[in-house]
Parts: sequence; structure tokens; C-alpha cells
Amino acid sequence: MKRKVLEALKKNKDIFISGEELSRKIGVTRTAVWKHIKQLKEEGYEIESISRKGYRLLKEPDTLDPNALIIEIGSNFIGKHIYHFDSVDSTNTIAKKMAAEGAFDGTVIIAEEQIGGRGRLGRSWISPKGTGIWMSIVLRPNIEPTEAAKITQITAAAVANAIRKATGCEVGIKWPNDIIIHNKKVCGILTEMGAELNSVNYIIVGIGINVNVDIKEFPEEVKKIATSIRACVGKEISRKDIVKEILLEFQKLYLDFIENKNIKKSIDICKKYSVTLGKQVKIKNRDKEIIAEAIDLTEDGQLLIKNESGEMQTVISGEVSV
Ligand code: BT5
Repeated sequence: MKRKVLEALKKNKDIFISGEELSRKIGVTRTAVWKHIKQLKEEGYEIESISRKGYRLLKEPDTLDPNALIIEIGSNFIGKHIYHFDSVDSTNTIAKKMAAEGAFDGTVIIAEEQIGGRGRLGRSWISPKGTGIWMSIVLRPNIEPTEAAKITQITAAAVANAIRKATGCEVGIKWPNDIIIHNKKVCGILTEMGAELNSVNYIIVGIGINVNVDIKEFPEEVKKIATSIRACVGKEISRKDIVKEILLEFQKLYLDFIENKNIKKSIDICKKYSVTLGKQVKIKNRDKEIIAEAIDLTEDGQLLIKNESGEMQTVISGEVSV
């Protein structure tokens, strides 16, 4: 109901809409309308109310309010169900639990803060309150477990496109899971799955973005390698606008994969914005480290490299430094 009140206000942004009209449109009493308006105001929405004229939405807060997001993306799939938490351990952990309990394909989990945010291989991901995007998407694709890495490439392409669109910031993609600005990390992607030997039960794709995060507050070793969108643009940026673009872009690229059984569109974007290709790179994989030239991305998202003895080989994951 609150979503319907908000939707009506958003649709009539510059004009007043009377309590009577709202109650008729939504099918609730005028007292109920008043209560929802009061709640929206408490959540930070600036709503002007004038007797005999009604209500008018003046300003929306930059919270990641699922109601506002759902109205704006008008989603048919990714983000049809959005859960928003104040503070969590890790959105990926919550998403996994929800997926195991039957959450719908395309469910999105967002938190204002993570106190146990995770990177790959047990590393931690710093996720301060209210200034970043810490979110996970539950997916249930009918694919082989070996294809899961493709989801990381789809996500990298979607996030890069979305940040460029929403902020104008010229981000690059560092294979396989980093979005960077001037060689510093602004976003990391963590893809995890629940699977049998040859079938995927669910995939969780976690996205962490430093939007308005103050990097100065980070520990010394992360400060050196991290940046934020605010630092790139020079002003605070709406997290909601970026989330909206990511969900829309991701849906487009993911459905292309599901329907056409290839990730060509995503790979083209990853190549276009790649900061790795054509360069000498150092790739760390478990305890092995190789120096090689990054040549290309294969059609399924692996990195094609030419090693020091001139042999070509593909790498499915790893730590790349340019
Ligand atoms: C990643 O791992 O880059 C994946 C990060 C995924 C985070 C999202 S947030 C929502 C969802 N829920 C989670 O719990 N996780 C996902 P990796 O490539 O292993 O990089 C981790 C390294 O990045 C750390 O060891 C630090 O050096 C650095 N780091 C940590 N926090 C950072 C931050 N906020 N910004 C930039 N770099 C950071």
C-alpha cells in the first residue's frame, strides 16, 4: 500500500494530489493514506501537504528504498523482489540462505552496511554504512557449474555500463572481477554458487561499489588500491540511480545469455572497457604466479594469454596485476 501511495506521488511529482483521490485510487481510507504519508516523511521523503489541495512530493531521499526502486525499474524479472536491510553480515550470505529456502530467481538483497563483507578466497570487503552499494542477486539459471564464471563477466559488463551511464565516470574493467578508475578499485564482484556435480541450484552474484565512501577512512593497505565514484565525479552521487541502472543493464545482458546461450554482448563490453588486454600482466592463481601478455577474452569469458615461452593458454580465474 505504501508503495502505491509513493507511486502515485512520484507520477504526479509537481502537482498536488488530494487525499481523497489517493484513497480512491488505492482503495484505502483517507486515514490509511495519511499514515503512509507520515511513514514516507519519516523515511526522508519531503512531502508538502496543504489542506484542500492535498499532497505533493518535493524531494526523495537517497536511500535504497525497495519501494522506490521497484517503481522506477518497473521490473519484470531482476529486482521484482527486493529486500533491504540496515546492517548485515554479508548480503551474499543472506542471499545464499534465501536461495536455499526457495527465493525467486532475480531476487535482490541490498544492505546499508556489511559487517562481514566478503571478497574472494576468504578476503574481506569493507562496506561502511550508507555510502556504498552492497548488494546480491539470486539467480537460478539452467547451466552447468563450469559456466558460473560467465555470470561474473555479465555482471562486470552491466556494472561498467551502468556506472558510465549514471555518473559519466569512465570506469574500466580489470578481468575477472574488478571495476576500476585510474587503476584503483571502485567495485568488486563475488560470484558464488550452490550446485550438484552437474547442475546449478542457484548462483549468487555480489556487487560492492564505493559510491560516496570516504576512502581516507580505510585501512592503509586498502586505501592505496581503492577509490570511489565520488572521488571520480567530485560530488555525492545518488546510489539509487546507480542501482537502478545496474539492475536494468544486468537484466538485459543476463536474459541475452539465457535466451541465446552465449555472452557475446557482455564479452564485447568487457573487451571495450578492458584495462588488461594488450598489456603485460602478472597472474596469481593459488600458489602459482605467471607473467604473460593478456591477448584476448574467449567467447566464454576466459582470459587468453601468451606466456613467457610464447605459448597461448587460457585462464579461468585469478588475481591480475597490470
Ligand atoms: C572482490 O574480492 O573484489 C569481491 C568483492 C565483493 C563484495 C560484495 S558486496 C556485496 C556482496 N556481499 C559480500 O559479502 N560480498 C559481495 P577480491 O577480488 O578478493 O578483492 C578483495 C580485496 O579488495 C581485499 O583483500 C582488499 O584488498 C580490497 N578491498 C576490500 N574492501 C574494498 C573496498 N570497499 N573497495 C576497494 N577494495 C576493497
